[in-house]
Amino acid sequence: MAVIIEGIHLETVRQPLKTPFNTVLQQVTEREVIVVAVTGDSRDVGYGECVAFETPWYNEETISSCRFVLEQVLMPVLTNKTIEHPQEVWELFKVVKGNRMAKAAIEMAVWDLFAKQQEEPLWKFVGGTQQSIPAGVVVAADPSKIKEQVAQAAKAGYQRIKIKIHPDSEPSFLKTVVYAYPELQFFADANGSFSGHRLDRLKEFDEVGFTLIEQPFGERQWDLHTQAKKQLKTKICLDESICSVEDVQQMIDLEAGDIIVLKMSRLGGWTETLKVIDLCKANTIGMWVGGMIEFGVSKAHNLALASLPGINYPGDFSASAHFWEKDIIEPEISVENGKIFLSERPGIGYKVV
Ligand code: OSB
Ligand code: MG
Repeated sequence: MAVIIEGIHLETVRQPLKTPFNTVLQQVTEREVIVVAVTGDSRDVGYGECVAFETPWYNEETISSCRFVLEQVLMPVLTNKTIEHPQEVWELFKVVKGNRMAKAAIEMAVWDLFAKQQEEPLWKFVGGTQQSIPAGVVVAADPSKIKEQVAQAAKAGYQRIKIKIHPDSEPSFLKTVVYAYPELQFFADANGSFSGHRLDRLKEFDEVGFTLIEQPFGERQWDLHTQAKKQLKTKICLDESICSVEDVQQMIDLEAGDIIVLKMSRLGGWTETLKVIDLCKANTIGMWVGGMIEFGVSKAHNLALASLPGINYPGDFSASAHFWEKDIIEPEISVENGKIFLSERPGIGYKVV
């Protein structure tokens, strides 16, 4: 099946978050993303969402750099091209260095377009098998609000709660929170904040009872992650460090982590992510799907990703209503009995409004 890419259209979406999202690096109170719509010669429209932030606090890309690269570089490369399979987009984009978030936004739209053309849900098109995805939420609040937010999340049925931590967090306090909910899984995400500290401080978090600690050190501090993996019983998981298949290989070679967070935006889209999954499976590396405080288009792609065999930890999957007054998809994403059910409709399975 061949598709001619007839048009690519960008739309900016901007909305305040219901509650500010605090990380050590940035407080996010408002979110701007670019929704990418790719039209094929069949008139089907595939959607992607560019989830770079306004400033380069998470990685180097920004929503402005992505808009520039999309409009001036990537859209001209793809427009009027005939594509036999969405994997070809990654090849076509190889003439452009880096800029993986910008690439991912278009590439993912083309995968949606192909799934729609085949009249198949995206999750089935990519080989997914699981139709209900465990829901997980992130608590990114001041210490004074952690207990309250965890209680709310537990009440809403979330099975996994991720707490943002940093060297000034209090392990003994966190332990009381974790031990109050023996039926739930708790992850910790440090966003690289232990980078200026010694391993000793991180070790004090080993008794909290977290399933894993995500990105304790800087994205290129492989050696510190290797030491952490050796010296802690809590599993070490990498997020910001993993930008390519090569980075995963590096983590494996250096024994610098047990688990990775899959983010298609950071990796450059579906094609690279599917390669990463194969490599992780071959090396028994754990995997889960991470969030970017995104809207429903990105979330729908992520849900399809989480449906794949081998994704063995619950991801950042909260309901649309967790961050947004109104999401950009219909129906909105909802959590029922701790799970999100995937649609049988073609492509991402949601209408973009
Ligand atoms: O480090 O996982 C992260 C959000 C924005 C940028 C980085 C991260 C996050 C999250 C996920 O923690 C939040 C979510 O979308 O559920
Ligand atoms: Mg993270």
